[in-house]
Amino acid sequence: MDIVSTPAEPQNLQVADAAPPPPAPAVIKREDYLPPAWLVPEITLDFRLGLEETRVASVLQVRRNPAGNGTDTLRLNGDQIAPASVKVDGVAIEDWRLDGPDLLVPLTGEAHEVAIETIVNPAANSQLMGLYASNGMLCTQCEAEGFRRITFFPDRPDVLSTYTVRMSGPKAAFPILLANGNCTASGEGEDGTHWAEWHDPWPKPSYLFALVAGDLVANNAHFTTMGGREVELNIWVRPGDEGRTQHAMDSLINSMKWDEEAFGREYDLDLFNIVAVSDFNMGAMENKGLNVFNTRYVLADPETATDGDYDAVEGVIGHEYFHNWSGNRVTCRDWFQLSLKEGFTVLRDQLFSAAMGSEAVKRIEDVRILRSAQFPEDSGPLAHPIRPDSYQEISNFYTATVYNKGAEVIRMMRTMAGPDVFRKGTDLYFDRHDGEAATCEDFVTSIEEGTGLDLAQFRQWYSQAGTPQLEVELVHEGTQARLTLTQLVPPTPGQPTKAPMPIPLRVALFDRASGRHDGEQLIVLDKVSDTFVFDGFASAPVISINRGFSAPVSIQFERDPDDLVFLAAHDDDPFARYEATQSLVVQHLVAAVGGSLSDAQHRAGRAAIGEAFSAVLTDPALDDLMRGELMILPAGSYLAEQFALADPARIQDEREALKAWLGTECMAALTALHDRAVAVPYGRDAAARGARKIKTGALTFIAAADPAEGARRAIAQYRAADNMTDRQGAVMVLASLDAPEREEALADFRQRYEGNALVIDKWFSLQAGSLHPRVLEHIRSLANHPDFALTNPNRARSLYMAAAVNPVAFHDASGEGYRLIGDLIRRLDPINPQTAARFVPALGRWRRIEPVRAALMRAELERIAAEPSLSRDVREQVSKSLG
Ligand code: B3K
Ligand code: ZN
Repeated sequence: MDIVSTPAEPQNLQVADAAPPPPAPAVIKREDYLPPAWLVPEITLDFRLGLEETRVASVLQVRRNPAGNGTDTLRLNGDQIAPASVKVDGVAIEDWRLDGPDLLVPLTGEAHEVAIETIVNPAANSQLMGLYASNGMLCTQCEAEGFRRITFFPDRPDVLSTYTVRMSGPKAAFPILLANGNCTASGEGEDGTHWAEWHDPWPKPSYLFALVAGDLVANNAHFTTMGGREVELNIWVRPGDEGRTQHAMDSLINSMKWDEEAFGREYDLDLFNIVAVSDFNMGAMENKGLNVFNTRYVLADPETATDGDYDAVEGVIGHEYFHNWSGNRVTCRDWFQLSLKEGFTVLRDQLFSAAMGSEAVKRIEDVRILRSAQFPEDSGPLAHPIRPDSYQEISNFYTATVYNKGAEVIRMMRTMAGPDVFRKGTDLYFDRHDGEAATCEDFVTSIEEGTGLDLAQFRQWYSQAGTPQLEVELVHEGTQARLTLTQLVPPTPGQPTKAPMPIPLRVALFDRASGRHDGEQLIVLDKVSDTFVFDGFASAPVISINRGFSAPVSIQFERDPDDLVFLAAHDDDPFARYEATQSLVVQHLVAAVGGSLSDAQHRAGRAAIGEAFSAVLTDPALDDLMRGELMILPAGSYLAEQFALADPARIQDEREALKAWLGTECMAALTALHDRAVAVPYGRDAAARGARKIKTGALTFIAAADPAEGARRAIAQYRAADNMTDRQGAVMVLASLDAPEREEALADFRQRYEGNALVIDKWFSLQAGSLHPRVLEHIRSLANHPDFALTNPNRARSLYMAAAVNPVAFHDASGEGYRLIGDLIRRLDPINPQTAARFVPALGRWRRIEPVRAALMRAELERIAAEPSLSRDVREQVSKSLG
């Protein structure tokens, strides 16, 4: 989609229509990094704003980089823009030329002023990269390579500039004018226009540039930093939404305080603005002093946001705020270093959320995401190290691997150093690299020097993809327990063989009789195989291993169910307790799906699970948040990971059958739990939130065992609900049932929240995610619903991402689920390639699925690949998935 209109096109501009077919996308390699030839210490930008035409005049102060290659050509990146004029040192020049999308300007001296004008059409920018229109407002998204869609610039993160921005436009349409830094001047213009000037004193790369213009209102507050700086805080939303911003503001203030205490990081401007927009490709963006957020991570009140939504707002507000240091003050040298800022910032937001709520529950949630999203990525065709070696389209590398595994890798260093010593490492990193564009290597070196750890071998975690498989064997002889660990890092695309990696494991050995252990130890497996000997055990101990999930590995340990039941009851590490319960279920379901269980074994397996589950339901020592967590069965995607070739239907059937069996077995405890939770009034405290969690948790088991009773309780929960958590939970349960209550709840929900985009997104997701036998039919009809729009990423994802992760819909034996997602990718790609590409990995799993479905999935990928003009985003994902 062309976002450019140029009144007079220069002669040497290649017009899109006349251009030859694009060459195969170039592969960008990490090893090819070269420092920039020219630096841009300062830039001024002048925007004359209009929804359909915005004129951008930029003035770049450029100077040769002594570390560059000495070329006389200044390469300025562009993307679907054309220069309306180019001047060097105030004089219009004609000898510029275009090299593909880039503008090349010949320069002979040491330093010059380069002025360029471009014209863009924000309303036609459906990619939502660069400057675009959303509901009548203008906003920007520049990471990773969106700035080049606004103006020509060396659009790479190692070119840091001081930005001065002027913008002007009609005051009625754009009463609020915002950019990075501080507002230095503003005034009225002619014909109802006004203008503002902003200056950001902190040099930054172009991906952190931001501008917003629109009709917005602010929730305003203040924060005094530890150094005494008074910071004005604003959360800008559309008029009418301001009543739903207080949780975001509280989260921001808590983040600012926490970063001072936990990492010694203080905010560095007098103003911090957050703007919520409803058309946004991802969660949020950490632009310096002007974070732009997807509305779903800002707006929250009890009536429209679930407890999960509240947690997500807190986590994302924290994440973007923490980027001010891990990302903005210290940025990335190149995009291969993305995990430098993302992995570290995810770890920081995880620690923050843990500190704000339950550390144990947060850890379990983080591991659940890792296992259900990152492990499959690491074992599929798109596997890459947390620091990739090559890419075609960097937008495809904002992955669970770079983010979540990246966080786990840094967490391991923290575990090995201990939190206090680790802090010395991060202090050194921030001190040493403040104001720089750094690398992952710089980070590891700082941690190494700050903590005294030897991380030579640990660096393998940055370069090798694949989830290490860890085989565990425990032998008891005399008074000794001998633990033999063997690691295998599986081959991944481009990496057939792997070196062993250091795997830090927190372990404890329990005495079976007393139910206690003599202290936890940290052992590090740094060879392919090693044996660790523990003395002083008259009888065989029960081992608790990888406590707290100290290493992101997959443990292969065929365990006696009695040991797992023991740990589920006795382990004093809450994560390990959760893990024992999960392992019990995973072990049983894998064997059941694989068909290797006799009837007696099947019964015994279920009985062990039933015993542990029943203890979870009734144990008075558990808080309800933790109880609710322990009640969640392992995800289908994680179960599928346990098979070389998974049969998603069998996995789903066994999982559902177990759910129904547990519901029947524990019906009395479940209904008692539901009744108890129903009686707890709404509150934001942990006890009330825990009650809501077990309320819907219990309901899912009750409904699986007795659909009529489930429907009766669910509709009662729905009707009585005074908050979205209960309401959504009830609709979620009803959506999977073939009961009259289903229609009542869905119709009421839609009508009640008409016009509230975020809640209507839920209405789409709840139906597309249901286990209803006619779910595909429902999805097809929802795609034609008047409220559905492919152009809004939240809405597109609400229907189709829910479908893609729903095994019943996606893996329907007919292949219609695959066709649905394949068709979506082909239709969405010309509109929004970044969002379209996000759906490819679901189909890309075909090699790990049973052959009949695998053929259907592959056929869909081939249909996409046959499209003549795919975006670079989708092309890369599809070609890698076909392999
Ligand atoms: N840094 C941004 C992500 C930008 C994604 C661009 N495709 C949000 C974040 O991780 O905080
Ligand atoms: Zn981030």
